[in-house]
Amino acid sequence: AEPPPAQAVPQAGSPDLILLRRIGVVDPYSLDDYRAHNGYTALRRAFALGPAAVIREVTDAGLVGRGGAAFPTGRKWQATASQPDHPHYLVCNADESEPGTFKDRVLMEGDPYALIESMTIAAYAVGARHGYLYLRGEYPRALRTLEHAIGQARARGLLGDDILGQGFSFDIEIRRGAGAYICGEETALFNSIEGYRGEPRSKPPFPVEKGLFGKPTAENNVETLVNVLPILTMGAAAYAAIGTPKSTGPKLFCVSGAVARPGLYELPFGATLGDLLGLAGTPDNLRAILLGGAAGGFVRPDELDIPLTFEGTREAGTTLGSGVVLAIDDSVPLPRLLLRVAEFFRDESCGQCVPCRVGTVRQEEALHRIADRTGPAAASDIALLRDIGQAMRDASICGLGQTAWNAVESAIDRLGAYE
Ligand code: L3W
Ligand code: SF4
Repeated sequence: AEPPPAQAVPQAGSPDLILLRRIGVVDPYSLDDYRAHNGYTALRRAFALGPAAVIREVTDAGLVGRGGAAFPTGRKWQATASQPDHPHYLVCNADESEPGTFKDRVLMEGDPYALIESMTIAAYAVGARHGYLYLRGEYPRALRTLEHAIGQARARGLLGDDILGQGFSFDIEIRRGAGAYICGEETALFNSIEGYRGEPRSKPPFPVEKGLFGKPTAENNVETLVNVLPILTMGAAAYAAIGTPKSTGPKLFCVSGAVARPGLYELPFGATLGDLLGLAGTPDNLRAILLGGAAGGFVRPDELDIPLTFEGTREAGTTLGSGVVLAIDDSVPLPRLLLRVAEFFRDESCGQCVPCRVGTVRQEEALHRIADRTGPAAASDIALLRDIGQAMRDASICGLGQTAWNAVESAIDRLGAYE
């Protein structure tokens, strides 16, 4: 028997939830149960509206990507839908690999039909008949729930030809990753599906124009896609009223580390870091909070008034990223933690471009040297780290190299990690 995913959701069953409201409540292996909990009402509304109006709703709702980059989803869909080249593809990025991130996993294990319904709506909007769901290889339980749900949806006319008798045909193929963080980068993911090495492509051209198999492709993160359901059921205006004007809707936060109640939390954008940690319960000896995972940055315990929005974290000189909130108490040796982060990037660099391939190695070496020394002896290595970090940020091809120095830089500048 599989333990219920509700264990991962401390707020499970709360009537205030939007994205997580079915987690731990519905049986993920029952399409009937999903339907009994409002399932497939959004798809019916989408069919009644037509593709252009669905894109308008998503645009008016202000939905932006939840993988970390916050690109407007409506603009991505519109750009894909309007391409003259065919076929168009829809790709769901479920290669969730950012250290500390587990939101997409909980959604897929606990409410798989929500993702299938969302992908069907997205495909309808952008004019795709074929969808790929690129699933992190280390998620065997999500694979089981999704394979079962896709099979049931097909058997009941909710995937395949002429869905709900509306003349729209769409199906989903699952592809599994093989353990590489870089395959979560959208173009490395395309290469992986196409059978090539998982190496990012240079952008532009953006995927909306030349994506999977060189064809127009809308690629969205799992959490981004499931937001389309409340947008269509409650309407764009009601959805946009949640959160802040620049970060609309609900947001999932993956809370782990030194907290009493770790797990996946849902709050409207605009709640503060302190609000969230208040729910999760922090210890008295809190030393730092890592926002956004390994690609993100550290903040101090006296910065808990940072609003959890894309604009609020940017103004505070940090990032929301994919929603990682990792609490660290003073029992954790920061130099060791930073070495672990550096090791991760050195391991996961695909090696294609010099700044990242060499920079991630040099960064780790410098951190090793600093860990063995103190005071002025470390100063020259810290200066070297800044040079390497800037080169990686400016000259790397993709987000991995561009963000590989973020956490270390913030630990030095915000936490005084080596003072
Ligand atoms: C059309 C344009 N499309 C940009 C599209 C682009 C992509 C999206 C964002 O992610 C984040 C980082 C970390 N016409 C366009 C356009 N697009 N301009 O918009 O693009 P971009 O390049 O800003 O970012 P990205 O490389 O897709 C970077 C986060 O990723 N990260 C890790 C995330 C991990 C997870 C997870 O494990 N689940 O999400 C690491 O860096 O926050 O901000 O679709 O094509 N003119
Ligand atoms: Fe590969 Fe790093 Fe260059 Fe990205 S930045 S393409 S991961 S070497």
